[in-house]
Amino acid sequence: MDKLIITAALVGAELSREQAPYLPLSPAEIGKAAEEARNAGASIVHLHVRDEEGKPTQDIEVFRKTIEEIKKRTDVIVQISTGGAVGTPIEERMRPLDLAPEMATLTTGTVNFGDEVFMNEPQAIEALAVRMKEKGVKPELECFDVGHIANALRLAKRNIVEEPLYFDFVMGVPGGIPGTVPDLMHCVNSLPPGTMWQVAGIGRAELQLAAVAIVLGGNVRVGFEDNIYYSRGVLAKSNAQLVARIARIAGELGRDVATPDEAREMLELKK
Ligand code: KMH
Ligand code: ZN
Repeated sequence: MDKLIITAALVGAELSREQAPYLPLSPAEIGKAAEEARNAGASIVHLHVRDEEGKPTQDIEVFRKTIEEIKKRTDVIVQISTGGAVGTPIEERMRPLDLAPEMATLTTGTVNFGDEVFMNEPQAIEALAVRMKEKGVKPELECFDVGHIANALRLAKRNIVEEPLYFDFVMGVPGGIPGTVPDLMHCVNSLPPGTMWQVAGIGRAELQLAAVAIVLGGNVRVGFEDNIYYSRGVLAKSNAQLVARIARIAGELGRDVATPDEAREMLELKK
């Protein structure tokens, strides 16, 4: 079985320090969290950034500074968010792609997101995908709902996104794919055989779906963006703590964890 790629979703766009007291917010805090997550077994960090007030932003300068803080500490792959926060205009979401990061997220459809709507119009999805291709940025195909899988495969058929494809099933957002094992199996069975995929279970779904993914040969995303608890009612103290548990479970199950360079090779990243 391929080595396990662990992605750490360090910050997200929806959480505040009131809800998550250990949430890294400043570029330096995020840099340190990335280093710790890498040392615990992560090979990719999924990156949202915050302004000086701690609000989510797609400001390219904040991304630049945060990426510098990550790179001076560790060799982890940086995957920027082009999703931003719910309601962020598409032009703003696109901006940090000018930094030509190794990876970025590409959500391939619209979904109800709790009480809100995470809008991804076909034209916007395509514009993001085209920009990523121009810049040599590897998209992670974010599927919050099952229809998003077919949308992504259509983009691949048109060669707007290139092989090898890397899917992320975000499961457990109210309005999207429920965070259950049969739902995960449906997603996996919707892919052409051999396609790489990862699961990001939200909240309680995080750990159980991660364990299933490890056994099935998929990959795993964990971190505060998706889940702030270590166990029922007990907050995780760091992203690294959540990553370390996944690496431990993988070890027990006989699945080796990929280093960033090994993940670069598996994903055929451009640089
Ligand atoms: N914050 C969510 C609305 C992504 O990073 O690309 C969207 C999100 C997806 O987090
Ligand atoms: Zn995100």
